[in-house]
Amino acid sequence: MSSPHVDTAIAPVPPQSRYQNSVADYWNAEENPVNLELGRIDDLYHHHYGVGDVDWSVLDDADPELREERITAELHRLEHAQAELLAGRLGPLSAADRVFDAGCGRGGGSVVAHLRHGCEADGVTLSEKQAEFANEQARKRSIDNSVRYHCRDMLDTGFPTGAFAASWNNESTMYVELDLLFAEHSRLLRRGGRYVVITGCYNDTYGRASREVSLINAHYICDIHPRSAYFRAMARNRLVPVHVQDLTEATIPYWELRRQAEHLVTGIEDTFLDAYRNGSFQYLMIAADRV
Ligand code: SAH
Ligand code: GPP
Ligand code: MG
Repeated sequence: MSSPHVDTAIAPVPPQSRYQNSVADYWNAEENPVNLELGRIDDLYHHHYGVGDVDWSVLDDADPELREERITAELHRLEHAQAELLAGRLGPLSAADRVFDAGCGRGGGSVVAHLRHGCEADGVTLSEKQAEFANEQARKRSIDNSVRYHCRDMLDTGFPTGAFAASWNNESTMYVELDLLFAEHSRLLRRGGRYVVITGCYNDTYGRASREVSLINAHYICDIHPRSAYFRAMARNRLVPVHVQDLTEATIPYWELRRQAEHLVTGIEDTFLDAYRNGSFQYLMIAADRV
């Protein structure tokens, strides 16, 4: 039986546009070793990048197999550090609190938030495959009572108004119009609730989107927003920034290591490094209060 608190309707909601269909197709088909091999290490599957200093000794291992393993583990450590950085900004939360993971991928972020805070989590993704995969992972961990994933549009979740103490987007805002997205977060969060975003954005001081930013858009089928758009759309939707952090410097070592991981590269690595280094692109975290 369903309790009034828990949304048990897991029937997938079909994508709302042809664009959303193409995004769903991408994530239904996605099986990059850089995501699956990292995730297998501890069954935390992330679809975001890493932050922090690299242990460069991983490149020196004489045994080629061990070298690959150590590089994989090092990249995973940096991605995990990024997830913990975000989870740490969700504020003081308890087991009674419910959090919303918008654009949840294979579910790693909600698991990290649950393990850290004990809270309940609902993740949504356009990909039925990802939602099923993430729910299976939650079952294996026996946390499926607290952590649930749904195939839904994060712009129109159907979740109850004011039911969430915190919500976030980890590298998923570039798929949607920010005004529609923040209107939904604002509706879902209780007053005083916390919203956190980590994203790649283009740098307004550079001008419009650079060649590299456009290449990243084409690679992932997304539409990277300018930094200014985040603050405008937050202000219009009762989300007041409390912490802003430029993570660009912190993510460059991750990309430097990733470009040297022959067994994991996808081909986009040098484009990210060029984009960060020519100043056209930034890796940004914003935490905001719902007022
Ligand atoms: N936040 C996750 C995954 C990021 S990958 C992580 O940190 O691991 C981007 C995700 O955004 C994909 O899962 C994709 O399905 C999701 N997404 C894109 N547009 C969406 C939309 N309109 N509604 C729900 N999810 C969406
Ligand atoms: C991370 O996913 C990338 C995105 C969600 C889209 C673009 C993000 C920006 C910050 C521009 P992933 O982990 O599946 O990517 P990859 O396969 O390259 O590791
Ligand atoms: Mg990845």
